Amino acid sequence: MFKKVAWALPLLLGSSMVMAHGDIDRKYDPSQIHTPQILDHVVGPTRVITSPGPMNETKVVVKLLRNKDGLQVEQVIETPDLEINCDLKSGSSRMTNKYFQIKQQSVYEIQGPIECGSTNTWIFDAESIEGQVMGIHDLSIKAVRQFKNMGLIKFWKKKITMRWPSDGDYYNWNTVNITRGDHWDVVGHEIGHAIYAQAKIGRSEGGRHRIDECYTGTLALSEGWASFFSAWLSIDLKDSDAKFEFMVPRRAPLTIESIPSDVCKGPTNEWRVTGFLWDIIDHSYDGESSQEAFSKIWKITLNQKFRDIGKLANELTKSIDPMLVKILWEKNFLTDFKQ
Ligand SMILES: [Ca+2]
Ligand SMILES: [Ca+2]
Ligand SMILES: [Zn+2]
Repeated sequence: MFKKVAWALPLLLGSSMVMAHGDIDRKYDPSQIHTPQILDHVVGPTRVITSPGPMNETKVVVKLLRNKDGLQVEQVIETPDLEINCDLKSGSSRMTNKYFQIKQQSVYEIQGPIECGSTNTWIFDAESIEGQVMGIHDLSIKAVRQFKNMGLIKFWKKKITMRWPSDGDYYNWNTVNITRGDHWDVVGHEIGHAIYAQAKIGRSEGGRHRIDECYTGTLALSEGWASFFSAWLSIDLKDSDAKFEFMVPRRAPLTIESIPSDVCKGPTNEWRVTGFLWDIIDHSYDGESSQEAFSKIWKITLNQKFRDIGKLANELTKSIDPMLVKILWEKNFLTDFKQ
């Protein structure tokens, strides 16, 4: 439970692998990745700090500790719905509910020490086994809580299985497969595919996709939307340098406020779809001032099964100033907006 996991970056054996599988959604050959062996599905915090709580209140704060450029960065993450037993001085939560479950062979359970009447800070090393489970849990429960807070959870009828560690990062048959639970942007992208499918926002199409190339409008919408969802889950709307950290190492970090000029132009590129959708909701001023609520875009797009971002953008012009949509379109796709 306290073991550190040694990680080898998924090494690309040759470009044919990438061509066959695309940049983000891919399975790996077992020799390409290190998969930690999960011997025990009950995991606990790497470290615990107990301090007196205000008014003798029992609190649990969960933190992830990441290594970033040689510095340790602490991030407060979502607290699981814990069952607390004061006599046993322990708290636990099985990682399964109506909306998702996190498992490999069996469902994970998080268990840690609790002093009742105190503030218990559970600290997880992001790269450890327990930390990766918590990273996946953080994004999953955040998605549930956000949809609940907006009163928009009704679409989420099927329980999503989050499988970690798996043989790749991809979405398939209501299962989100993950190789690295600490790669927040990739995890959010794959959860995005599961949400997109249940909410029937657009059609789905598989196939090879390189983030800087053009393919079909349907594939670009489904991929671009999945990354947009990941951004919405994890990135501050006011961030003037919104970017993905781990997604597509050969191009990382992927900036979404400005898209590099060598990226294929037009609405059949996923990176540009993400940039367009993000500009609609973000609050950072970069030559556009659109600040629409995610919930508004959600309601317009739910169950619409759009074929491409052009169809989606046209639907938006019924509720959002068409001039604004046109400006955002041209800024991101560098092509004319056809209404
Ligand atoms: Ca904006
Ligand atoms: Ca913007
Ligand atoms: Zn994808």
